Amino acid sequence: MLIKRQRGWDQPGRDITPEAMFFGRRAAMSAAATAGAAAGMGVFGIRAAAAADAPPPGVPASAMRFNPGRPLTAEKVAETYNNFYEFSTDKDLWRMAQAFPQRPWSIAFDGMIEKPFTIGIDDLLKQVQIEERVYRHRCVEAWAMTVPWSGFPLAKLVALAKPTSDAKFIVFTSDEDPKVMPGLGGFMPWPYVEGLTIAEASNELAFIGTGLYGKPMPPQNGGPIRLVVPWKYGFKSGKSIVKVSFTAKQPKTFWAELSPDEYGFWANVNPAVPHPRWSQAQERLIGTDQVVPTQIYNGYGEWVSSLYAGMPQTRKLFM
Ligand SMILES: Nc1nc2c(c(=O)[nH]1)N[C@H]1C(S)=C(S)[C@@H](COP(=O)(O)O)O[C@H]1N2
Ligand SMILES: [Mo]
Repeated sequence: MLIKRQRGWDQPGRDITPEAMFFGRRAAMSAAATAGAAAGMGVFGIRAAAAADAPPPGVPASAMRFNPGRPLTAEKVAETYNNFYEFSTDKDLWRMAQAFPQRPWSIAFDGMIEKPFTIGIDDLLKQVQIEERVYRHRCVEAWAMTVPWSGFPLAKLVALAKPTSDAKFIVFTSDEDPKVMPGLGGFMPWPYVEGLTIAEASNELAFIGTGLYGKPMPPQNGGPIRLVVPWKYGFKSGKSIVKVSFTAKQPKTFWAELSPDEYGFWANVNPAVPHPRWSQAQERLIGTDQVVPTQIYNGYGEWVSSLYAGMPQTRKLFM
């Protein structure tokens, strides 16, 4: 069974590095060993599994530590099928987004912090250590991709901001640039604002993305700096952030303002809680025709479910 599993990065003839061999999927490897032994393949079974669980070419083994368990989405697909309503509600807005200036870029920090400040993106990048993480990314529209982000833990950004003890929420505002964004205006409550509790923002999975596939974040994916919150629907991950605020009160967020019965503040992925207009039980992997079951917290429950342990487990947590 394990042998037949398809992995996008399972390239025949690719060297198996010691790093890949020891990257920690012992359970999968021993299961494969058992399967291999049962099928009379001995050591061959172990080799096949090690190759299948190896990181994709160019991606460090450490990026795989949150078990993506799926092949990477093709880079071209992830960078040409986007949601970025400031440009357009069409998925092929990437061409338009090439005109979006990514420098100079600065981010203002305000609200309940020791001292408000503004920092240029390149100065911010000097203060953090960039790492790569392969995460599943699940849109509320029931499509999903799996991509290697680069960036740094959101907890690090919180630490740099120095919120006061009264701050309970962190709020991200996206850029609004009418010169290049034809989708602004109309009835939508611009700018795009999203938020998390500080407890969520401090979870080790919450991430600030500054790159994709080992390159700077393309503008259509939210360059030069965006949020990545893999256990929530994608709309929580604001793109092209220009302001980070700290508040005591839960913020009014873009989608919750627009359609509160469909898109809530929490938006944790849950296959058992349908969107009012469609099921969330399954998701389509973009770039393939594959449809796979959706997992609670997008499969990241082991890291994040404790955040919600004391809360009523109602629909509201998952919409
Ligand atoms: N500013 C802004 N951020 C946004 C959006 C948007 O329209 N504007 N769309 C969201 C939605 S619905 C999703 S699924 C993801 C899509 O990210 P991707 O295009 O990199 O896959 O970005 C989110 N962040
Ligand atoms: Mo989305």
